[in-house]
Amino acid sequence: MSDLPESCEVQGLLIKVSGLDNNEGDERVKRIVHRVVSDLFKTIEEFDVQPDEFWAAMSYLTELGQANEVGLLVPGLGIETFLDLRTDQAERKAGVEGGTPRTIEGPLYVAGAPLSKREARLDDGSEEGEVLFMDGQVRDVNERPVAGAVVDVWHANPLGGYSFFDPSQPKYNLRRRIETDAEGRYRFRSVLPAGYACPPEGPTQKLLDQLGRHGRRPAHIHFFVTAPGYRKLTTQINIDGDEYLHDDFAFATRDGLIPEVRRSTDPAEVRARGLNAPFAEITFDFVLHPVRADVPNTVVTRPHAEAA
Ligand code: MBD
Ligand code: FE
Repeated sequence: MSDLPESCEVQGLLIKVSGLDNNEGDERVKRIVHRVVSDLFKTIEEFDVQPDEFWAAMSYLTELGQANEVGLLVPGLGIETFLDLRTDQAERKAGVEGGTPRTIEGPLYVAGAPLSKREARLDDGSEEGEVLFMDGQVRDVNERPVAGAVVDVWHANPLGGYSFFDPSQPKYNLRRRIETDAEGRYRFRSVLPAGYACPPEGPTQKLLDQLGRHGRRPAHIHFFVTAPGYRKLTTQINIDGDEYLHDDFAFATRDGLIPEVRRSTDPAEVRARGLNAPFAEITFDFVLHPVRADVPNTVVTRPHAEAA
C-alpha cells in the first residue's frame, strides 16, 4: 500500500475538504467528516479501488436511498445492534442493570396507532393465521407495577408483511398502543406473525448476496414501552421455534426475549375463546428503569411514517 493518503498533498486536501482551515461551521461535523473521508481514502488505497468500482458503489448508495432501504441495510450490517451495545455499555457503567433487554427498533414502525386502555385486538378478522393471545405486566426494577404505561406494539402478518409498507393491509393493521391498567397489566389478541424477508430484488439483498448472506428475520413482535418517569424501552420478542431464531440477518435476537409459546389444542378451550382452531398464548412482562439524569436517555429521534 502506498503512503499517498499520508502525503502532505492529501493531508492538506483533507483539512480543506472538512473545513478545518476555517472558523465557520460545526467543529464536531468537521472532525467526523475528516475522519470518515480519511478512512475512505485509506480504504480506496488499500484495496486499489478503481474508478468504475467506486462509481458502482455510489450508484448503489443512490439506489439504496431511492428504494427507501437505508433503514434496512443499517440493521443488516449490525450497525443498529452496535448502537444498542453502546447504550447497554453506558447503562452498565452507570449501574443501570436488570430490566428487560433492549433490542433494535428496525425500519418498520409507524407512529400514531390506535390507543386503548388495558386491551386491544390488533387484527380486524381478515388475517388467515394462528390466533395469538398475549398478556403481561409492566413493572419497574423494584417490582412495582407501572400503571398508565403505554405498550406500543407492531408486528408482521402471517405472510411476513407490515401494514403501511404493505399497502394491501388495512390501516394500522397489527399496530396498537395499549395503556396498562392499575396493576400495570396489558393484553391483546392478534395473529402469529411470520418472519420477514428483505425484498429479494432490492439493494439490501443485493449486497447481502455478495456477502453470502440471507436477508431473513425470525418471526418477532416489536414494542416500545413508555411511562412517565421511566426510561423508554425499545425491544422485541421472538417466536420460539422459528428456523431463523438464532440466525437473524438484523442481529436482534437476545437472551431473555424468547418467551415460551403455549399452544392450546383442547377443543373446549378453543370453543371457550370463540375459536375453531388451536391458538397460541404468550405471557411476557416488561421491566423498566426509572429515569436517570446521568445516563443519556433512550428516546431515539428518527423519522417515522404516520399512516394517512
Ligand atoms: C423488520 O421487521 C425488522 O424488524 C428489521 C429490524 C429489519 C427488517 C424488517
Ligand atoms: Fe420487524
